Parts: sequence; C-alpha cells; structure tokens
Amino acid sequence: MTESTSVETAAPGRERAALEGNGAGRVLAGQTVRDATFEVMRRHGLTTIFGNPGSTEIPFLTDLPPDLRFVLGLHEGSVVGMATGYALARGEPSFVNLHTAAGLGNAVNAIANARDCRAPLVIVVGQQDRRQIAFEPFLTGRALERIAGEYPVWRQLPSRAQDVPGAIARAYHEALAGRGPTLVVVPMGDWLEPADELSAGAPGRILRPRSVTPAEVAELADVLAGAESPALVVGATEEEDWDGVVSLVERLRCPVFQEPFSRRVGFPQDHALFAGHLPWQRRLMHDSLARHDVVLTVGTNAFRTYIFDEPVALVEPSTTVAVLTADPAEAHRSPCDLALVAPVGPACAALAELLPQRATGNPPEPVRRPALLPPPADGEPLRPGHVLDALAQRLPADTLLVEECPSSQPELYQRIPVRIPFGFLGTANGCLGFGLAGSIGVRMGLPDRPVVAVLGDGSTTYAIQALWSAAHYDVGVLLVVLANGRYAIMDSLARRAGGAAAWPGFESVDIGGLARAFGCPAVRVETHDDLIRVLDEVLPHLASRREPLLVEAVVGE
Ligand SMILES: Cc1ncc(C[n+]2csc(CCOP(=O)(O)OP(=O)(O)O)c2C)c(N)n1
Ligand SMILES: [Mg+2]
Repeated sequence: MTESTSVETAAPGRERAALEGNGAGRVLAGQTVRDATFEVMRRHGLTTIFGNPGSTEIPFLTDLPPDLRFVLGLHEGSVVGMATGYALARGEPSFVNLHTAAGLGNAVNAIANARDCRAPLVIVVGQQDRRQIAFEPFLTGRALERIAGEYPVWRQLPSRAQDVPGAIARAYHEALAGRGPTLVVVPMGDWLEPADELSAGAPGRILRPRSVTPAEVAELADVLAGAESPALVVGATEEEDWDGVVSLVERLRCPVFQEPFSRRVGFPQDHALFAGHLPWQRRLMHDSLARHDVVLTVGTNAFRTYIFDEPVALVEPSTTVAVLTADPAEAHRSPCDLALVAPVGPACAALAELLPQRATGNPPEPVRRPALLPPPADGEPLRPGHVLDALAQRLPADTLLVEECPSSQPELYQRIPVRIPFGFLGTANGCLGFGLAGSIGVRMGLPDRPVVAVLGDGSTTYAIQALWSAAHYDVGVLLVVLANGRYAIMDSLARRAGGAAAWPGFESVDIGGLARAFGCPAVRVETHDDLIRVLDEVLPHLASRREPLLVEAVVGE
C-alpha cells in the first residue's frame, strides 16, 4: 500500500481469499445465501453487527457464527448513532441490521445524520418473505429501499436472493466511495436459499488513488497566488487531510475559519492562524469574509449556513470564491468561481508545493478566548462555563470531544480549543441524540482513547437507552450532562421571536436516575468542589476505563 493510495482492505488473514472469485464470495456446495453473506462480511471486516432485531431478521441472526459480534441498541436511532461513531472512529464501514419499516423508520433521522457526518455504513434491512409479499402480510415494509429517501448514498432490493451477498459487497464499496450510509433490503426467506455462482458480484479489493499532481491544482494555485488577503474556511476533513491543510495555510499565512456547526474539525484551533468559528448569522458571516479577496473552502461547500435570518449575500461581489472538496455534490451546489474535486489533504499539499512562501501574509488577530470563570459564590449555581473551564484544564491531550449541548455550543467552542485531528465530533445535521449514541460508538471503535461527550439534558433524553449498550458492552465513555431542566436554546429562540415558548421545562426529569435505570453509573454534581473532585478522579484514567459514567452537572444561568 502506498502512502497516496487508500486500499479497501480485506480483513486480516483474508487477503488471499479477497483475490479469488468475484468478490461476493466463492460459492461452495451446500452454501446458503446467508453463508455467502458471512464470507463477504468477513472479507471486508464487517464482523460487528449493530442492530435491533425483529422476526424478519430471525433467519439472519439466529446462531451467528462466533466470529461475528452482535451489538444491541435499544432504539434504532441509537443503533445507527453508535454505528456512525464506530465507522468514523475506524475509518471503515460499520454494519447495521434493522427491522423492516418499523426499524428503518425509527432510524431515518440517524441515517440522515450519518450522511452529513460522512460515515460509511452498510445497513441491511429485513423484509417480509418474497413468496407472500404480494399479499402485504404483517410487517411488510412498503418500498423499504425508499423510506430513507435521498439520504443513503446507494440503495438496493436485490433482484433475487442469490444476489444478496453481491449487493452487500457492493454496498461496502459504495459506502466508502460515497462516504455515507448504504441500504440493502433483504426479504427474510432469502437467507436460507442456496447461493449460486452466477449471482451479482463486486470487486474483492478496490484501490483508490489519493494522489494529486501539481498540474491538477495549478489553476487553483494561480487563484491563491494572486490573492492579497486570502482566507480559508475548513469543514469536516478526514483525519489524514489535516497535515496537508496545515502546510497550505502556513504557506499562505492567512486566517482559517472553522465552518459553523462543526461536524469534525479541520484545522488546529491553537494555531496562530486560526481565526475562530465562522458565525452562522448571514450578515456576520459576510462581515467576517468581506475583507478577503479570495476565500477557499476546504472540505465543505460555499457556504454552510443555518437560519435565513437576513437576505444578504455571504461574500462581496468582488470576492473570488473557490471550493476544494472530495465530495462532488458539495462542489456542485456551491456558487463559486472555481471548484476542485479532489482528495483534500493531497490537493492542499500539492498547492503548498506550488505556492511561494508568503513573508508576512495576512495573519488574523489572535482568537480572544474568555477568561476562566471564578468559582460560583456561596448560593450561586454552577454555570456551563464552569464545567467547560474545568474540562478545558483537565482533558487528556488525546481526548476526542463530542459536542451536543445546544445553548452552550458557542461557549464550548470558545473555552475548549480542539488541537488534534479527530479531536472533535458534533451532530452533523442537527438531529439530537447522536451525541450520546455516537460517543459510545466512537469509544467502541477506539477503545483506548479518552472520549468525553458534553450533552444538554434535553439532548440526552433522545437517546437515553444507548446508555444500556454502553454499560452492557463495557464502553468507558464519559458523558457530562449540562442539566438545566429545559430546552434553553429553544426558550431563547422563542424570547428572541418576541413571544412565549409553547413547551414547558422538564426539571422533574432525573437524568442520573434514568442512567442508573439503564445500568449506567451516574453522579450528580451541584457544587464547584464536587465538579472538580469528580473530574480529577475520572479524567486521568479515562483511557483505560471500562464502564461508562454519566456526570449530571446541575447548571443555572
Ligand atoms: C431530534 C430533534 N428534535 C428536536 C430538535 C430541535 N431542538 C434543537 S435544540 C433543542 C433543545 C435542546 O435542549 P438541551 O439539550 O437541554 O440543550 P440546552 O438548549 O438546554 O442547552 C431542540 C428540541 C432537534 N434538533 N433534534
Ligand atoms: Mg437543557
């Protein structure tokens, strides 16, 4: 394997098998579709099945061979959330099994988020038996392959049972190529059908070059070379792209903004050229970009926005906008002067080679970070800032921080700079619940890495059952819940709209009690001393922790 080529590898020890046959498995006498599918799964390292079972999955899941591991999630949103975290942590597709319309319907939101997270997933959805589906028996899913709409990057109901293993092999490749979820619908009677040699196939291995020649980036290099005051906006780049982006930025000596609502972090936030998070408010975004004659987005589209709060353009008419992304769709929806669809890290490295070193460049003002909050006075409540400060001072350097704390998100960005590649993960499409489920999956994929999620209490309740999976499978993740007893962000949006919120607070919800009911240890902290004591006890040993812990930090305004 060369440095510039990513290989969709076979599972260890299976390399030779991967080079045989048509990639959907060599069919042996007496093999069923299920047996041939297991071979495909082994070949591609899909040996962990995240699922929630129903009767349509019984023929697939009963008597699993010992080398395949089933991970139970108690709700399909959590199943897909965990699988998403696991895929991102390993950089490999995760395998998911869902129960016909019921399971897939519950999972759609998480599938949408997986797409925006760029998480490769192979999702197999059970269906009624082909022999009676015309009669629409109980548990028939109508047009199952369409329920998740546009969100899967590829979907198929195989034409015949024998095509199932090949469809799953293809889904694996499609998930990697499209960096997103794929869907294969499997009617339950298919599993025990005999496999055959003439069925659908897929490559055993695919080599995907990740190198970029200087000639291919020359036009973009010219645009950047002619800039007086360039800026970069980075999005959700891959871990291996990080160094290339840094080398380009250091060549240009220009400001780098992180896009709003970070999914991943694309540039070190303690770097002198980091200019902070780009504001989502359209006018503020415009004002941040207005002083730059060239703006290059890297690993994202131009530009990722949120509420249409003001009908203002995002850049000045005189600003040249360029886009560098590996995702063609991201380029195609960007109003820009030039887009380069290429692997981001190698393209940035090639640009850095071509461009002259700018002597002073146009570095940004240093990012102003808030001062540490003094501990609350007697009788005063903890504030989210106290919790964030305490974490910022103590998080191990290799921590992966997961954020889903809506009203405290801007403060978290300010108080906890992310310094390392894959040091941060956030919900990508705004669906609450991913923070909890995703952090569990991430930690399952990186069992020796400290993983800390900072969650709102409302957010926690969307995926609370995932705590059972964390406890049952010995997942040592730390979940810090900012418990304010309400949807603070929604309350503030209602206030800003000049009216009263229609929804009540939920102070009576006992998050720690819910956690314990699902078998997850939990502690409640109300004072600064308690907060510091718990974090000092847990954080130094987080990497080797083998059980989850939920810290319910009671916070006020
Ligand atoms: C699945 C889902 N449902 C609803 C929403 C809308 N929503 C966005 S933020 C929010 C409230 C979050 O409350 P909490 O997690 O307690 O954070 P706080 O605002 O209190 O910091 C809601 C309901 C959403 N994003 N996702
Ligand atoms: Mg809240």
